Amino acid sequence: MTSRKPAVLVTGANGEIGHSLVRRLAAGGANVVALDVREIDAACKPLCSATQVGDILDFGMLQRLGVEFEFTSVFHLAALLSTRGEFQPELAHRVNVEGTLNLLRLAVESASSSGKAVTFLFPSSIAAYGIADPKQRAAAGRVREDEHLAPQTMYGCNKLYGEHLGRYYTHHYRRLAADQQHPVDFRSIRFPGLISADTVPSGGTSDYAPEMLHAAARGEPYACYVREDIRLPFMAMPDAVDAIMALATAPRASLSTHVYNIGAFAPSAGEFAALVREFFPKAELSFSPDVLRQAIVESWPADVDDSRARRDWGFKPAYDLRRTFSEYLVPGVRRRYGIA
Ligand code: AKB
Repeated sequence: MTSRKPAVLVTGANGEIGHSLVRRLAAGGANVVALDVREIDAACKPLCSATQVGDILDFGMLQRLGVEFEFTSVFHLAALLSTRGEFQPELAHRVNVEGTLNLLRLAVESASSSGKAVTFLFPSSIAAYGIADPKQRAAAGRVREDEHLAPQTMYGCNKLYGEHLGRYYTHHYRRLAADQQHPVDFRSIRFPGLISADTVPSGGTSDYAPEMLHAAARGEPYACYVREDIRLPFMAMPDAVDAIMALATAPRASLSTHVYNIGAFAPSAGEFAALVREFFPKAELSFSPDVLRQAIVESWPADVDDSRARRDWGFKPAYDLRRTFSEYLVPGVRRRYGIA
């Protein structure tokens, strides 16, 4: 047995999900170890038992954390997103695949020394899907987890492979001597585009929705890089964090798979812009599609079938599109930008 302090590791702690998740984990009493390539945000630092600035490709650094802490769960959020990945595909592969493998190795080492499986939460993405053309996209409807898995971006390929690595470590990697369990209990959500009142994402392709909103709140013009009629599934950040916590704590026996779709609403970019204008009547929004980014969103499904998540672990988003604006985004961005 070990005398190390039990803790939960969050990689990519400064990112969109990390911000909210660190708060939620700390509020629930977890000893959070926050890791990011940049200095951990001042607001998050006091909530953490430890913070570490470092690169997930540095396995020595991860091992040193593993010597200090007994990781019971890993929330591996660090990733290089879809648009950025198309400009630096080899770097995306290193960060998204080798980085994930390093975290899985760390989980195995933690499990081997504690004798208990480590729960590994992996945010996958609708980018894992790849739909060949607009005709197929229209016919596909709400896509299920096992359909259209031919991603067209490096990030999507990386996420899909990350899911397979997790399945391998959960079901096929050598068992812990202690009780014949496998060392990693991998659970993954294919997130839709996420919209947060507190953070503006960077490097993604679904970023147009949060960018429109934040630009309008700051009183800046915004030219949307996808066509007005393109539709994608989205979700408010509080529902995304609730979902990741619900999946993390669901009894293993209730899970019929290692990867789940979730969704909440699927507006077109034009419908989203109309709501931004309703709440910020002076918003200057226009559409100026970019060929690469338009092609990426066209390869993702217009909506997802999340019935497995609803059945297995009770997923049910609290925020529809209007409530997301009226009760979460608009009050949140007004606070953030000091708007009366
Ligand atoms: C991206 O646009 O790359 C991400 C995602 C959908 O995973 N937001």
